[in-house]
Amino acid sequence: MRTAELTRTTKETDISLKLSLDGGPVAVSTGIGFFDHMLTAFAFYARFGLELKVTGDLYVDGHHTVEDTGIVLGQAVREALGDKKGIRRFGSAYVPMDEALCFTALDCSNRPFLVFDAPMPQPMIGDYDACLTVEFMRALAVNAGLTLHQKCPYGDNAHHITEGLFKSLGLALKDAVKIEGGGVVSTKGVL
Ligand SMILES: [Mn+2]
Repeated sequence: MRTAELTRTTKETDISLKLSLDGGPVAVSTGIGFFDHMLTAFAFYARFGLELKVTGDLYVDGHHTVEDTGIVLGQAVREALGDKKGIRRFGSAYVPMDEALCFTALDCSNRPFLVFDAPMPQPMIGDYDACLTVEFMRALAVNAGLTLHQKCPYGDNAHHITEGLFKSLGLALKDAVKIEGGGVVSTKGVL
């Protein structure tokens, strides 16, 4: 089983996370309702098991909670992937959500890079700052070793746009981590 179990405690956040790339229970509690909604959707569409408990300094704002969750989730993805032997490596997905269209393309390359191009027409989604999505994606890409591109060419509602981004991330990662057999998918022989 490709799993990882991590805990991380700083003066800003306290995080415990259990990840399985091959499915399992999903239970997410971050203290930010909309962020729970997004991470649950991500895990569902990725078909991952994800048990996550975050206690963050929400009296400041959601920034540390969201970014640190991205860091730990990224570390867990990297650890669970191991030597990446036999994985498909690349994944991409379009997700339409009402008026919004979102796209994710990613490579489990060990060459961390984020390209993020999505409008956030409303600054807040419940008690979630819409500007935090790019922070989460950057932390995830850097710590998981992903080349991650996300784009929303059009959309009017920040809830729909953000949800489309998280769902397309899940769908793309589901395909990318799929084991197709054979060795490491790289002309260099190593990722
Ligand atoms: Mn929703």
